[in-house]
Amino acid sequence: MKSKIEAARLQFETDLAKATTSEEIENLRIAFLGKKGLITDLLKGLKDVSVEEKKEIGKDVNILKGFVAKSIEEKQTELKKAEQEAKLKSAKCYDITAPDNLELGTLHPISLVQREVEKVFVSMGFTIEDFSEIVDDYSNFEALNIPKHHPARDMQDTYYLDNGQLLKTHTSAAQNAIMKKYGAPLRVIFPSRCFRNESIDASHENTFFQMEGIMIDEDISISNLIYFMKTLLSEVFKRDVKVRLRPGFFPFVEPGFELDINCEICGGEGCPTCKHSGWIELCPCGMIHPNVLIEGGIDPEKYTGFAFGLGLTRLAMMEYGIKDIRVLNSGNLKALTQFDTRNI
Ligand code: FA5
Repeated sequence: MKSKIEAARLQFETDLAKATTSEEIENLRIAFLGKKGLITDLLKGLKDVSVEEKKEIGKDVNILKGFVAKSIEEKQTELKKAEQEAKLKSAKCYDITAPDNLELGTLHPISLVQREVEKVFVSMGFTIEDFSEIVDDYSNFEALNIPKHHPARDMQDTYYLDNGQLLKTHTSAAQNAIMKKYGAPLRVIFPSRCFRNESIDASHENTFFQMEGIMIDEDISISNLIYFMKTLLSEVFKRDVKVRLRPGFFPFVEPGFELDINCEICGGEGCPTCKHSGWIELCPCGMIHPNVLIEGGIDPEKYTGFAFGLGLTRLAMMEYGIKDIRVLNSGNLKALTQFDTRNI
């Protein structure tokens, strides 16, 4: 009996050293301490030993039982800690207060394209700025050459607060503050959520994301603008996408352009997403109007610049083949978690 106890201890120690997952440890517990486990068998075997031996052997079996239980508990704690540490190491961000069995999340498709675009522009010397979602009339309109009662305001109705402030209708609302903060020369991108009081359909939301970019320096021309737009699209899509540039009117640029992308949902044949036109308005842009530079404290005689307002939400739709913009604000995890393949 003594040799059986010793053999059981040796086998346990060998198996324990080999176990590397919580599941293997649990199997070990069942194999030794379970109803039909080795130690349970040893305890059952006590009935066959003499009364004199029973006391000593019983004590040995119980010591082994205690040793096995404690070792399993220790190993389980150790493994859990290692698993947690590995999770934390691979995580980009984590909530220290979250329960440790919480499933890791994924990035929203808009965050994914936003990061991609940011990477491209940062590599070209742009910095990233943040700006409030609630702004005043001056930032959203007046500083952008859109005085009160200008018809361009009709295109961008929004939600007004009692104090006269409003939810910004476009990222251009940050242009003036950024120009005043940094002066020229300047290379900045500034992504943000935007709001418009408009009818919702497959490609229009009342809450969506844009990414604005401005570059101001001596001798900046339309060729610089076209170069940066081309680089952006080829880096983000990593495949050939058809684009078209056509004249567009925005009071804060002159000349102004509309940059449209071939609808990636229907391949240009026409569908509800592109309103059957085959094209999606993606990134209006143009040369910054001298009035806007002056309002931002920059001398238009010395400096010129371009600006663009990329529709990030629509870019995410084209990148991931999302037919309906409403999916992106839906909170439908089944739909939204399938695009981020990294473990964050
Ligand atoms: C503007 O907002 C201008 N501020 C862009 C600009 C910046 C022009 C700098 C020139 C220089 P527009 O209203 O067209 O322009 O919106 C820009 C892009 O945002 C659109 O092409 C589209 O991709 C996206 N967008 C606009 N409205 C919506 C909406 N309701 N839902 C989803 N995306 C939208």
